Amino acid sequence: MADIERTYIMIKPDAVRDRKVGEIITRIERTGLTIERLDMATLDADTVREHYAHLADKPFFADLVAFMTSGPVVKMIVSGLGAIGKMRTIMGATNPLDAAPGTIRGDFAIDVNSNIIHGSDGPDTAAIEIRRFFGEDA
Ligand code: IDP
Ligand code: MG
Repeated sequence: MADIERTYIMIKPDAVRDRKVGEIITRIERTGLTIERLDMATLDADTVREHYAHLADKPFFADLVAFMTSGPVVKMIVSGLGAIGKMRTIMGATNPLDAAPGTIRGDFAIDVNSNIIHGSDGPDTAAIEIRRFFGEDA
């Protein structure tokens, strides 16, 4: 039996700009997972640099920071049985070219530079990201 988990989900600026928020939230709710918290914000560069620190040495890092600060994002805490893995499954592969049809990235994106959605990749990063984006008490 999977554990009850919490994961940090973020709809990226491209999807907000292209009015895909409603469809993406519908897909999350359809899984049976619970949206515990939801907010919009425009991220500052320091927060994005910290969030993507594992990619700091990549050639696309500056473009990634510019993209992620280019407009508002939708921040969520999503919880439920196996929430971390379930969200990664419905999101699809990082590169939308490899993401299966029926997944969020597979259906709504074509370019790895703007791949629609973020979801935590494990329990440790989920806890850190929930604190980063919703504060110590979340
Ligand atoms: P994930 O978002 O599926 O967890 P990560 O490897 O953690 O994938 O990468 C974080 C984000 O960095 C990706 O969602 C994407 O926005 C960006 N990214 C990753 N690899 C590339 C790349 O090769 N080119 C451009 N952007 C990338
Ligand atoms: Mg990741």
